[in-house]
Amino acid sequence: MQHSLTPTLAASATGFAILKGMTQSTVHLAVCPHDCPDTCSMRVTVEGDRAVGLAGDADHPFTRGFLCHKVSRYLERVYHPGRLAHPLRRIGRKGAGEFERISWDEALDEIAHRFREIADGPAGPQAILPYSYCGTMGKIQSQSLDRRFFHRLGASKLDRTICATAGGAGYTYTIGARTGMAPEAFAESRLIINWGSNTAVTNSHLWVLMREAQKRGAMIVTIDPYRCRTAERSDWHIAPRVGTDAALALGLMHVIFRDGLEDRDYLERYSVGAGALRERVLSEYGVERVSTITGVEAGEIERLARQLAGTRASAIRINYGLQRHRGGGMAVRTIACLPAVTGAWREYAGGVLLSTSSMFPLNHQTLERPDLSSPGTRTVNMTQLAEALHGELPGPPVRALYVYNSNPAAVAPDQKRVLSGLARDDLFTVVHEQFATDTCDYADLVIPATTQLEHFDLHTAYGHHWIQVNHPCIAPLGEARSNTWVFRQLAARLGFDADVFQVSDEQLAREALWEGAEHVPEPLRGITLDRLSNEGPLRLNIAERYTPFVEGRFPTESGKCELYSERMAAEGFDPLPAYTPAAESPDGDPQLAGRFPLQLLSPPSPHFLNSTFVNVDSLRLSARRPELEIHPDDATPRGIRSGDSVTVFNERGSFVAVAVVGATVRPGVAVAPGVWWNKLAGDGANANATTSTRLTDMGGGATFFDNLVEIRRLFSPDSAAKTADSTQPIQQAPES
Ligand SMILES: Nc1nc2c(c(=O)[nH]1)N[C@H]1C(S)=C(S)[C@@H](COP(=O)(O)OP(=O)(O)OC[C@H]3O[C@@H](n4cnc5c(=O)[nH]c(N)nc54)[C@H](O)[C@@H]3O)O[C@H]1N2
Ligand SMILES: Nc1nc2c(c(=O)[nH]1)N[C@H]1C(S)=C(S)[C@@H](COP(=O)(O)OP(=O)(O)OC[C@H]3O[C@@H](n4cnc5c(=O)[nH]c(N)nc54)[C@H](O)[C@@H]3O)O[C@H]1N2
Ligand SMILES: [Mo]
Repeated sequence: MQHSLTPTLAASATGFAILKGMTQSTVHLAVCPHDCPDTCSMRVTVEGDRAVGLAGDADHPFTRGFLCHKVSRYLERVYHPGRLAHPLRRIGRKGAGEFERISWDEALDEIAHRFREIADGPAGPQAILPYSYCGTMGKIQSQSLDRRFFHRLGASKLDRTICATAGGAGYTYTIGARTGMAPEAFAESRLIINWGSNTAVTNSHLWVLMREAQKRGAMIVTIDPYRCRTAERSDWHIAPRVGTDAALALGLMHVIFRDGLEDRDYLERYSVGAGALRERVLSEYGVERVSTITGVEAGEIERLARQLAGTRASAIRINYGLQRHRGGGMAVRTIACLPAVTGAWREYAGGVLLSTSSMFPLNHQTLERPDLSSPGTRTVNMTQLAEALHGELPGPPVRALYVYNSNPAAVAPDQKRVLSGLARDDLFTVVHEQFATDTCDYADLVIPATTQLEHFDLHTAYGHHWIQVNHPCIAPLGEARSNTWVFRQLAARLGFDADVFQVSDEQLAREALWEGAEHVPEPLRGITLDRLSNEGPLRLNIAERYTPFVEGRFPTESGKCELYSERMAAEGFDPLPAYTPAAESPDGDPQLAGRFPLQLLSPPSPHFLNSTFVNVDSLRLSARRPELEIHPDDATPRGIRSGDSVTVFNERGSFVAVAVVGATVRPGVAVAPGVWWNKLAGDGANANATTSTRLTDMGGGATFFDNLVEIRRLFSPDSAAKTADSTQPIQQAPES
């Protein structure tokens, strides 16, 4: 099946339609679907019915023709021998991963029948829980017919909190929306702070711009308890204690106000509460106290504060790693106050950036139809899947779980309890997947999903201002089908209104873009599906040099930057920025820290995208094996050397990793890069065996990095395999 070439390519189609022997080769534009701020434009070369080449699209002004290490291997994923090709029904026990092939009709009939039975039974439709996150970021395959379907069914709603809601909520209290300085502007900044952001790995196209600024003399600072790749390549690495960033930001403000370095004029005109903030930081966040809390030397705090206040074009990149702690929302809110205090918002290349996601005003009401859900339908927080599956949340027990675009058996916290919940015999679980993930092993029915090259989608971005359409360029492999295809089939079987459900993906995209609507939001005016299909990626209608808050006009209620927030006061929060320690930390819970003294961070490995790509052999070989980085001060007393197998544990569970001892982490901190598939890790568990379902202060977010553990040596390899470079698999300790 041949789909439209985009005119950028079609205009010079002769240049791209190359005759190789007898097979015609065509080049198609596509969009990287993965959960990453960069949303890259890609070119796929197709010969006959097969994609034979994939590369970055040099014409995309932001992603500029290069792809990350992982996605440049995307064809290995598409044509992976492990791709699920047919619907499957479980024949073994849950967790064993034993299945038999069935037809799509059998699978769809069974799902429709079970959903109907549960919905009509005593528990009602809220006993059905959809579970999805961002396996694809495409709007059509991730938040269109799926939402309509579960709303119409009356299923429980899912609050998608596993990644970004704490920071989103905190940022919004201060700034008003998830918008901020233009990513392109970082190239012109003079001082750049990566604050809890491993930009070189997780946002590589922004990193390139930071490097350009650095070449022009800018200084790059990274604030991270871990010497991640970004910290390694920065001019200055500040390593605070885990979860103490709000205190650090308040300490910087202390110095700035104390020394009269604030931009008084900006604060007076465009902020609310500068006086109250000033009073708080001067009285409560003196440099010595902040140094004690954060473990950052007083001199470093003074120096950074002076640099920040003395550099107008100073840019702060906050990413989501920072906010995976109990106080994560408040920490992001607090950091987001800084550019108003210094006046950096006056500059094109100054300010703060968390996300560009609220800059794309798609017609979500029409796309998702929340009105189809009955008022009062309960919402389940996805971070609390363990509680949901064990009947510990208000409302009916979960009797059916429909998983798509997510791998909760690997990515959700409190893994042991997630898995025991998934193992319940009275739970009916459907998993729609591209691969036999850990979650599939617990499914009653597994149905095969298409990849981005096989389905249609519409993409906004959370790290730039471009919108793009993805047309399929190859036919679905095997019997794989897209998410929307499945929901159309199920809706038809359940007798749902054809007008709402039997609409094409293209029509859904037109609705999302407000085509035919009377009023189209300004940023999207003139952006239509036809133009996207014909012209390739289009930029939102915003100023060329986007400077959102030069003259205030914050999208908050007051229209100003809210250093003091009435809304927070009304919602029961401290209305001013403040610091609270991580729940699982020496300050937050000294008793727990006595038993489990190490703060474990489990950020994504550069070789994976969350748990996606772990099964691509070349990438897994690059990541080698689950590792645990610890400081010599923590390793030595435990008799642990690099290369030893260690068990990492707390009261929730344990996992096995190979120790890498070095000064890449602060003493008292351990880092386990992930997110491994359990079944491809040493002992069938990854770091989420130890993480908790505790929620953040705001936004109901996950607290993956607020996690105390202890470590014990299991096994030292013999001298031949002792080097840190050893690629041998992890060895289980003999039972003692
Ligand atoms: N290669 C790759 N890219 C990705 C992803 C991936 O899995 N792989 N995932 C994507 C997704 S879903 C997301 S949400 C983003 C995440 O993007 P980032 O937020 O950049 O990613 P993380 O590595 O989770 O966290 C960044 C850093 O925060 C640090 N950190 C942890 N706790 C603290 C703290 O208390 N204070 C401070 N200052 N720093 C702290 C961690 O050590 C880590 O180095 O990346 C996206 N991009
Ligand atoms: N310990 C720890 N845990 C973490 C994190 C961490 O840093 N540390 N990071 C957290 C973060 S930031 C996030 S965002 C979450 C991510 O959690 P998830 O969104 O669950 O991300 P993935 O692990 O990438 O799994 C996505 C799955 O969707 C499937 N998929 C892809 N495209 C499609 C499609 O079109 N249709 C269907 N049906 N399936 C598809 C993929 O094959 C993949 O298995 O994990 C969180 N968990
Ligand atoms: Mo995420």
